[in-house]
Amino acid sequence: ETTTTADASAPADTAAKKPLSQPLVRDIYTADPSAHVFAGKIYIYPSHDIEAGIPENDKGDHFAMRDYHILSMDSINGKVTDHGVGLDIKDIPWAGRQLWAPDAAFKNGTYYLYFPVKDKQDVFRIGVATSKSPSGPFKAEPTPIAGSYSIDPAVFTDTDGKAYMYFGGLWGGQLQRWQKGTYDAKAPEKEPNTAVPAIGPRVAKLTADMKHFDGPVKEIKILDENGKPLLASDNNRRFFEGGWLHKYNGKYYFSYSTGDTHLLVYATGTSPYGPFTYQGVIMKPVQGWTTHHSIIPIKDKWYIFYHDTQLSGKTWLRNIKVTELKRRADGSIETITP
Ligand code: FUB
Repeated sequence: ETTTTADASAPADTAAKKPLSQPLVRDIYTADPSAHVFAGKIYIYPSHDIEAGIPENDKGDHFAMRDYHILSMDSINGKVTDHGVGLDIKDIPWAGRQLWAPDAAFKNGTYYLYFPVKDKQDVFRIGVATSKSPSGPFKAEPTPIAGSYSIDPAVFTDTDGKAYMYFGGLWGGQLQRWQKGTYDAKAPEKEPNTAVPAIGPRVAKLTADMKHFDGPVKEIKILDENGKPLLASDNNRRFFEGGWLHKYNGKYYFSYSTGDTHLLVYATGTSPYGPFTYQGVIMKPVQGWTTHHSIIPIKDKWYIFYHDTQLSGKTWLRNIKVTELKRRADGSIETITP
């Protein structure tokens, strides 16, 4: 376990005045931060970026991560503790390559780590691992979650205790290859970029033991201001990857990355299954190709955890950050210029 300040390389007075929007960790590269408050502490479940020496391509082969480090903070401005490796790819019996963006959940004394990784046939699936501690180590189940596919799991537990997994990502995330219900290895590496309804993210209710899908996976509809589905060619608004669900004042907020247009945007609805109506931009482009986020309340404020490439300048070596998320009186989210 190592401990680092939130602003390790900044002068002390700057660190005191600017705790937010700085890299939270500087001795390893981290990305895709899924944050939660567990047992009174902030826990962050990020990807652990490495230099794998694989040439950059649109499928993201160069994102060849092999483990997860779990981080925690006592408070939003506090020190960051790196709890070391919480799950290693070598301990996932079915895994092939590429441990991508994870998330975590808690129920009845057990912590659940959800992770996407390519299986030995090079198809992304989503796995689950469990621990009695939020910092791990986590033990992976022997097989992926049946019926799971693609990337970027985000698990939301509603006020009635029911839990849902949101997932999916285009291009390297392979979601465009699942349009017929099974994996189509011959489908294009990118989605159609025409005026057809955009491919939607997916949602599945979880079973009471949090380890299985409780019923079929559903495609989520994201609608425009006229109630029409967003179009695939609407690159500034259509879903690409990195979905996250939070609830505020009884309304469901589904936020996501637009990928090739580098925005974080959101849509709202009245059911965890959607449909969600597009509302606007949460965050303008960061340094790097995309960002990937989570949104949680901490005490009386809301925060957005995200990443950029400030430390390395390389799209595949990212660093996580956090900043405050502000809302207007009507619940709409103010756009952040990172
Ligand atoms: O970290 C690998 C992938 O990059 C994630 O799964 C995506 O959301 C993007 O951040």
